[in-house]
Amino acid sequence: MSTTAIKATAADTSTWDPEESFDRARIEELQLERLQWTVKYAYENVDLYRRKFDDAGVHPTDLRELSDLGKFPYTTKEDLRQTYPFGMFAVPQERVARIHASSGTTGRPTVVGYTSGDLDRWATLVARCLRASGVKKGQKVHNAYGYGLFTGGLGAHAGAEKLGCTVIPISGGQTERQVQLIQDFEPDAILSTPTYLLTILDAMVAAGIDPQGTSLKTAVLGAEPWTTQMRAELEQRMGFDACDIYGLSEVMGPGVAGECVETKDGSHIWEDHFRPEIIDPFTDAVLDDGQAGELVFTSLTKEALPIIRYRTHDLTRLLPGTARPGMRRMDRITGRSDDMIILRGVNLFPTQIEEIALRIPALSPHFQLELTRPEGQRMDQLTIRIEPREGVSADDAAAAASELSKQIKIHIGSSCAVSVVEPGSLTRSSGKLKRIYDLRPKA
Ligand code: DLL
Repeated sequence: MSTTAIKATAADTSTWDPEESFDRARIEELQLERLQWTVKYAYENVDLYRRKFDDAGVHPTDLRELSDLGKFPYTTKEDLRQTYPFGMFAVPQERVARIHASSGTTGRPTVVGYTSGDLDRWATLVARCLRASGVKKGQKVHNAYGYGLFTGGLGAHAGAEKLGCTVIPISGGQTERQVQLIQDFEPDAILSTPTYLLTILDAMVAAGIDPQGTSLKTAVLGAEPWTTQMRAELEQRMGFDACDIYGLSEVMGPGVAGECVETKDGSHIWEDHFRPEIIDPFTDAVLDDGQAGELVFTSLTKEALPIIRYRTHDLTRLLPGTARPGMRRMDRITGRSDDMIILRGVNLFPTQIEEIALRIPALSPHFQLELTRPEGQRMDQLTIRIEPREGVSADDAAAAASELSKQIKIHIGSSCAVSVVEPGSLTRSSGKLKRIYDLRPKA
């Protein structure tokens, strides 16, 4: 189906949840009421919150208007780690219907829990995201997010079921089999990370299948940063719409925010369930809408794990709502503050490289960033290892590499080496792709 055809049907508000059509004033009224409930509930049921509020000299009764939220302390991943595994749960274990955990790269995993009411609200919000992205009741959905402790697989699964779809719970990996089942089962939508969708597309081409000729009409992609250039790449190759879905396990999982297919202008945050803030990650000050900083969330309806002012480390900015005027949008995530490379004083994110590389026709979206510190030198060096597109001559690939290096210097301000590698030689994604390889000697 063409983008125009989806546009024609997407404005049908008859399927919306009532809150989706609330205006800003009504959303904020609801937020205040739910926020007051949440801080009181967290204070009364979670020792850590009681301690942190007391230490900060704030009490739930101090929350009289939305801006009072700024008086409350932040919550971090470290808080979850220190209370591992269940110390931040606000309900007794018998009321916890499901547990998920994020592995993280270091330290203990962060464990999150859901009551059956939480699971129901979660499914409703994922269903809302899928519907906003153009997925329709009755359609077949190929769910390639990983199942297990990761929230992606089961979270997306429940949302697709809630919407009334037929779910194909394929999970991540076994790419040839995925390609075969897309041919055989003829799904309408695919849910996956953007980089895993690239892997699937490459496998289709390798199997002699034209990605444009499959039954797929919609892709709902998230769990890792991706750029509008990557969207253009995927949409062009697949011939259908790709929308964003955002979330994180500590706040819920996928479905905290989702993109509307008719505008494709960033994900609307479901503000009837989450209150977002943007803060300066260095000074912790709350910033105005439109200013870039770290995204912070407070849950408004969660029972098992209420979360107050959780620091996501995701960098973005808040924008006014469009397709859902009462809810604010988040701009695309530039990256996580912990994935920021500082190269001779210049900050750099993999998404910036993706954006620039994909503007150069001879270069593919397959790249890795390698950070080294050559012997005897005090400066770090960044090498971008990137595959050219199939069929590009060695001369053209070399010219593209120097163009990439030049564009990075112009747009980001840092010098880096670009090494063009054999097509197909870089590790492919099977979920969240690792882009940065830090090979510097450990301090
Ligand atoms: O990745 C939840 C999810 C699953 C979202 C499937 C969307 C689809 P975590 O494993 O806890 O949860 O990782 C959360 O992933 O803080 C962001 O850094 C990143 N992330 C998630 N969605 C997006 C997105 C899931 N759409 C972390 N764009 C978050 C950019 C994203 N980054």
